[in-house]
Amino acid sequence: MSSESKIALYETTGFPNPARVRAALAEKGSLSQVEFIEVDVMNLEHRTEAFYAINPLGTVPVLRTLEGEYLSESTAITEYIDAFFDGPSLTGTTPLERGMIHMMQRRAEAMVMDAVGTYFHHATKGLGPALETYQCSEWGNHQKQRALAGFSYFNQHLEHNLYVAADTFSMADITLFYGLAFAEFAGIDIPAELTNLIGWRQTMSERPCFSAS
Ligand SMILES: N[C@@H](CCC(=O)N[C@@H](CS)C(=O)NCC(=O)O)C(=O)O
Repeated sequence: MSSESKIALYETTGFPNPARVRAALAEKGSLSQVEFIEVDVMNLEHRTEAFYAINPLGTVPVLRTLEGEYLSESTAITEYIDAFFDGPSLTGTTPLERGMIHMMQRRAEAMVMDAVGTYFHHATKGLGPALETYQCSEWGNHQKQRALAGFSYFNQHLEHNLYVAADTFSMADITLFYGLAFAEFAGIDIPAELTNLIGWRQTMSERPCFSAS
């Protein structure tokens, strides 16, 4: 049983969206202040009545707050973590920074993370027949092209920027980093000519929040 005196994160080890939240916690130096509860996605634990009660979309991660509220969606959870814990801001401090970070975070999510996810779930074996109950390979393969277009977009953007959204590291970097990790797992390679994106990913991979989380 989990104690309600601690914030809890329902997650599945090795999955990209929970990893986003772990990286945010690591960046804030707060990993030790959270209880981690493993959800057995491969055995459909996220599609039980008990799990739908905390997230009707049946996805991980989900964060339980100290008040006993359940937050899903990695961006919303990261907002909460950023406001709750001390440490460097991940969502911006000025109005412009906040707007830019949200915009670029959403671009990284839509153009890379979600496009790769749709390719993986529709055009490959995905998580296997028990979980992939509806697949449309044409739609999946179309999303692979979208992901590749996303890679090009970010490659161009990173030609003149060290980070995805601001002068400093933010949740937009976290989303793109795990979007690319998911792409690698799904077998979508970053084309060799996208040297800015490849270099950015290498630099990011040395950041403690990614190795520690
Ligand atoms: N938009 C959600 C996406 C969450 C998501 O898709 N999570 C995946 C794991 S990375 C999941 O729960 N998959 C379960 C399934 O495909 O059945 C977020 O930002 O947290």
